[in-house]
Amino acid sequence: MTSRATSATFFQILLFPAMSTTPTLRPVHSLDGLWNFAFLGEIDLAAFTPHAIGFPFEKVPVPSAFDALPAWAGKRGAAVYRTTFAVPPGHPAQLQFGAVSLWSRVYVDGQSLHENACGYAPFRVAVPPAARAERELLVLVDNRFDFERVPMHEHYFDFYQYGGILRSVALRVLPVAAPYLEHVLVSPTDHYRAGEIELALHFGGIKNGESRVALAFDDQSATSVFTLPVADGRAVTTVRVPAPRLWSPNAPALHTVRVTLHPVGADAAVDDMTVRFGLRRIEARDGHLWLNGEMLRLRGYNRHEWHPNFGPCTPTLQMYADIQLLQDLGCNFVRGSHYQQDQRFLDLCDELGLLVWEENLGWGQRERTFASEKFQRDHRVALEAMLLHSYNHPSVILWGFLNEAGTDADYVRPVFEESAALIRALDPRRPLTYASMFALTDRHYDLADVISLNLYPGWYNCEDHPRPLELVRPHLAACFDHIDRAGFAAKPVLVSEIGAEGLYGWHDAHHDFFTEEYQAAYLTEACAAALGHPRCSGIALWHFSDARTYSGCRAMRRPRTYNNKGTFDEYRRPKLAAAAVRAAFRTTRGPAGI
Ligand code: ADA
Repeated sequence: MTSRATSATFFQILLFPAMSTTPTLRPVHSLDGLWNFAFLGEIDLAAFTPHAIGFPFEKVPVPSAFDALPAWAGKRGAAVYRTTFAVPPGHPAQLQFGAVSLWSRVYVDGQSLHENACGYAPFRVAVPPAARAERELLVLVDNRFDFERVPMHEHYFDFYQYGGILRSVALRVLPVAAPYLEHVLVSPTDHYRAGEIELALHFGGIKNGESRVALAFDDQSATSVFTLPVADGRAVTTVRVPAPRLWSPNAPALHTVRVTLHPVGADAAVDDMTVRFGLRRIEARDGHLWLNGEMLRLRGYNRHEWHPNFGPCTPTLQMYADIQLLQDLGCNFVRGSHYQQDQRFLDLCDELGLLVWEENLGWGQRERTFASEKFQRDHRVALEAMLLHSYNHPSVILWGFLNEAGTDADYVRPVFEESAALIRALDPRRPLTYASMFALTDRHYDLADVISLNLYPGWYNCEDHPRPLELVRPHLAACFDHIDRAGFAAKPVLVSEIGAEGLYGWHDAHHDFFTEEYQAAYLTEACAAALGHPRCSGIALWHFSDARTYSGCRAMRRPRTYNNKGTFDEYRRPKLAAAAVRAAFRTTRGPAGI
């Protein structure tokens, strides 16, 4: 198959290249397109060998969720995707996968090179050099739940988990026997207004010693080559962006930096990488969130990356349309529930000025999961990958993990402590949070910079109350008071989920549960109770659009096998809630108008 060369950026593959005019030494080639595919069903993975494939292949597009396609809808089992790619003989290379779900093993020329067990996390695979150019890539995927193999994915999550190569695949050819750039991470410093950034370079092919680099900002000419010490494969320097412009939701200005790597003792560059970033500062202090020194009040939604026709492989145009819908409602914020985001979506949020909470895959994992060493390892790997791949997006203002874990108990503590420490070590400049379902009994608020509460008063557990809507306001107030009385008055508080089901087109004079009317009244009340409270830094409504969830008997809790709490239905048709939320959000801007 043919591949498409793009600019040097390895993260922002699809949208951003159009902006860069500088020729690049190490282009990224997209491997997206039609691949060979075969559904294998319930095979024994231990007996699988790529050499012995004797079945006919079909063609399917990559990215794709095979079980979102009519031929394999709802099926669980193993499948293989196969293609070829070209690398100049003798060169090592890297493959980057945006997401492969649930579990995958990557083979190049029949050799098993990598296994991945988090279906939403990006990962890279080192491809060793070979004497011939054409290489065969085979990806074995499996969407069966298996606690031993994929403990991050449980069958009881309230969203449908699909199988396949869900996001883009890219190839980067590396230099022969020379250091190369693995990551370029940009952090605006306290002097971000003057354009000061800290640049962290992560290298492959060199552990300790020196690196010689040149920088070019915004497609301007490069600085002269300068030397940086490398310790443990990393070099850090502080530099200034010429002609700096701040990034904010109202004016989302972006900059680029191209880093060129020159080996010691040689003039010609061997590697380069271009990344895009924004100059902004996000802080959690004095009980509030602050963006560029202005107090923030977040108004937004939880959003699943999902559409009935494509499953989790949403087209860029749909992502763009979703952001338009969100911004039209007056939103400045989206929570990427409950997993790592597609880089295209984050690119769009950078461009369009939508603030993002990105979180590691998690949904109510239980005690036996927290005790699993495989889970602990997979969770760590996926969390680190999320940070490294999304680091440069200015739209991402919060890192999150482990939605609705058992945070009223202590068994979660070791994984929560380790996750918080990992985030702070990699990125001390962004606040971290987790969505708690135990507002009044949570035992781990000390670990979060921002306290986030999933609250459903007036929807769940209100069987004995004749007028459930009346529960919303007092419950939120009680939760906010509790946070302060528990000693966390200095931490900002978010309502990270709140919502009620409204079936699209279902109206009746009772305005009862499941009507669009009850849902609209509920969200109006929720917005007023949250945004009208001085301790609340924002709200993320549950949720943007209806999305497929439990099948079989579990669907007794979810009419149509959908989570119907969307303000839009699955085709983005507005329910009555849309006008209600627009009215609420458009009157509650923060002091800085954001
Ligand atoms: C939880 C969970 C969501 C969704 C929601 C609901 O808060 O985090 O994913 O399941 O409840 O609709 O009940």
